[in-house]
Amino acid sequence: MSTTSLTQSPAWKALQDHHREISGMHLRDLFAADPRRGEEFTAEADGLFLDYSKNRVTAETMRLLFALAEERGLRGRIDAMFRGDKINITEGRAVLHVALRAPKGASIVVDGKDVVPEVHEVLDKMAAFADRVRSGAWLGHTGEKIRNVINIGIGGSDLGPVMAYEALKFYSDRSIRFQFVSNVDSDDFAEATRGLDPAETLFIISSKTFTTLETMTNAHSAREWVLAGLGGDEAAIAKHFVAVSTNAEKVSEFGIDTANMFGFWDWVGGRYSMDSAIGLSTMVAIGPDNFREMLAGFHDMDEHFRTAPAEKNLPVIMGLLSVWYDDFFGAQTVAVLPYEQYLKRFPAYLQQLTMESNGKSITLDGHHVDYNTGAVYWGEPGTNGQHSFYQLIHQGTRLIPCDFIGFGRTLNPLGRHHDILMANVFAQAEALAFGKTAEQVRAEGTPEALVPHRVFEGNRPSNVLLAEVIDPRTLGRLVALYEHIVFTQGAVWNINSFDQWGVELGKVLAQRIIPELESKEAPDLKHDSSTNALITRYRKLRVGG
Ligand code: G6Q
Repeated sequence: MSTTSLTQSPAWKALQDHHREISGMHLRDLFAADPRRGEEFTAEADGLFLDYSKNRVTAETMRLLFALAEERGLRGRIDAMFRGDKINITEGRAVLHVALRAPKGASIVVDGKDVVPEVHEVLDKMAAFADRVRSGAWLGHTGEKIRNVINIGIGGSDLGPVMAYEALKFYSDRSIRFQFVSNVDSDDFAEATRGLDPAETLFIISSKTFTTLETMTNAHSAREWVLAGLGGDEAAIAKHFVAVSTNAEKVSEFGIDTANMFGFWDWVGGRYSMDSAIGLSTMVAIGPDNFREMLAGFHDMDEHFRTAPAEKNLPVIMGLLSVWYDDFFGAQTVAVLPYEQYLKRFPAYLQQLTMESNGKSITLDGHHVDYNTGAVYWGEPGTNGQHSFYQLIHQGTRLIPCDFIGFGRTLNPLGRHHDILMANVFAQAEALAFGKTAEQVRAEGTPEALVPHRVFEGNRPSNVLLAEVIDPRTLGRLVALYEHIVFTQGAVWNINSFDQWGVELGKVLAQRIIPELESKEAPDLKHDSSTNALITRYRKLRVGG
């Protein structure tokens, strides 16, 4: 790793100079200058094809970005992660989500212990359980088959499972209904359980710590709901609750038989845990074989990231391109636009993965950064976004790099739908890059006063990712791709992508405020004047409600 600060490093300075030279260039000119650009600026791995030609880069830009990665020691950092070094330095932990998908027989040693056999033990236990629920061998307290599975968890213990369930719904067992309760807002729990029969409902309480306020509040309400529905017999708990956690003591305190607890390890970060036991609901939904296919997909991308040279490495290329826009063009966001309805929760999943990981302003050595870090990731599935926010991407004042994700095949062929869908991917990327000049607008007979309004400046960058079809393996590859994009960005920015201290303060303050809302007597409020007044007003509204 280089010890020079990022903005003082030779590679950074070279990129700054280079940016001055090329920032005025238009993608139209870059394409005109090189007729093979659309073929050259591409990379392919594990069935994912990346066209990055519509980015504001030249071959020289890419060379300088790769030099930056090298100078920042990206390769060494990748090796350190795969080796199990404690690269999450603020929590003193290894970062080994890659071990969750390591094949049997591989070996990754943490604190002198090979963790891969344990990973497979848990996977086997999950598989046996998932098979029992799916086959109807696992029965509820009154002998009913399980028809509803409700995952209770939040953040990393929710977003991955929901996203994966939605993404792979086509492959799921349709005789079981899956729900995900995360919010402490009782509306969430009430709507998820509305009309369900507790006798045929199984709760998976997913919480690494088993202390998270939202999850434990929902878990206790679920416990009461089950007991109320099943005559209050405590023995029902063992049949209607299982846990995914690292905290056996708390799990057993709750009344869940630890034989029905699925473990994982402190080297799995919450937002990197959908392929650990946190994915239990996914496995029940799609079955163990499909789950293993998904893990194999993750592993494919891990191996690609670990071994491919930077120029061919999809996560490295995409990670560096985002650094290019964040730090040299001042872009603040990245839009992720999957043209696949099954990926409708993918942008929400990526919000956590990217922003909780790289929303940091302190370097690994404790200094405040003097450059931009983590962009805001957001998006919606296409084509819906085209009829709402794309206006701003095409004609607004901000530069918003886009990742389009499309597939060669649909799982639900229906007339012309898929060709129409994919035509829109290509059209949007084309329109963003090349736009429409005033001359072209005039040539269409547009009245002069309207010409400026109808001009598309173009020169708006995008990546296009293409794969054959959404299936478990592809999903694994896609998620791992973004995990490693985040890693690449974090390595360049020299930040810890694996802690999340920024979520702590609000949690602590909420704990202090809860009794102030609940107390019968008017509390002696010692916050700022705004918080005091809001609490007082809420207490009045609450009484009136
Ligand atoms: C993710 C975060 C966070 C975490 C939740 C749930 O990286 O650590 O989103 O997943 O706070 O935590 P528990 O699983 O411990 O309930």
